[in-house]
Amino acid sequence: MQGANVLTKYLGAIFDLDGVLVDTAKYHYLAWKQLADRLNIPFTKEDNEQLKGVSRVKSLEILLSLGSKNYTENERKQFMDQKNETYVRYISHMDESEILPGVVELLNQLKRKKIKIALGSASKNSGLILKNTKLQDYFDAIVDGNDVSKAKPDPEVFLLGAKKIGIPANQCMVFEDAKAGIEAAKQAGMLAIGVGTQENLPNADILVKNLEEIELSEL
Ligand code: B16
Ligand code: MG
Repeated sequence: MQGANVLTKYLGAIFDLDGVLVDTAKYHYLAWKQLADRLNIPFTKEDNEQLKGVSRVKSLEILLSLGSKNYTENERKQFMDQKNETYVRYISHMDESEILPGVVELLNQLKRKKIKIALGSASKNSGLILKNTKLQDYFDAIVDGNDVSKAKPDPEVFLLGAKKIGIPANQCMVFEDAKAGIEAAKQAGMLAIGVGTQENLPNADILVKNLEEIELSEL
């Protein structure tokens, strides 16, 4: 496929983290799977697709809905803490080799064109991931699950990102791999660039398989 041309009338670029910059979905899966096995809940890689891009609380809700038992709020909190401990153990071993194709090249191009760069992720672990992959210095602003109260598809995370880099929403482009994230970008009035397949992201304004396909061009 030919590269997707993104006109540089966009002065801000907001990146989702998991599935766009790095592939942490496999670690989320392993950590949720460990919990599911313990609770005797059947949980497959296909089930895990539904968890991409959604918050930790919502992910647990989806996982528990695959079983038949009800749990108290306290138990649910413990489950989330245990899953997160397992997940953090996995991501503490990450390094630059886990950055997805085309990411560093695109970030460098954006920097050269003086386009402001923000992170807009649902994850509360973005700090550790950015540190371990040495991506943190590319970002002018970081907004993640610790900063927002409303999860994607609510546009809060992207609107806050735009505010922090000082660029109006309609001049921001968002790179997202999850359906909820594409909805959030569109609700924020931003250009929604989907990283994935037409089947998974039918509403993206532009669709690429990975960031290698993005070409920035001057107006
Ligand atoms: P945590 P993103 C999302 O990150 C993940 O895609 C999603 O699977 C995860 O449940 C969510 O972060 C919360 O992550 O448990 O680390 O806070 O795609 O928005 O960068
Ligand atoms: Mg994602």
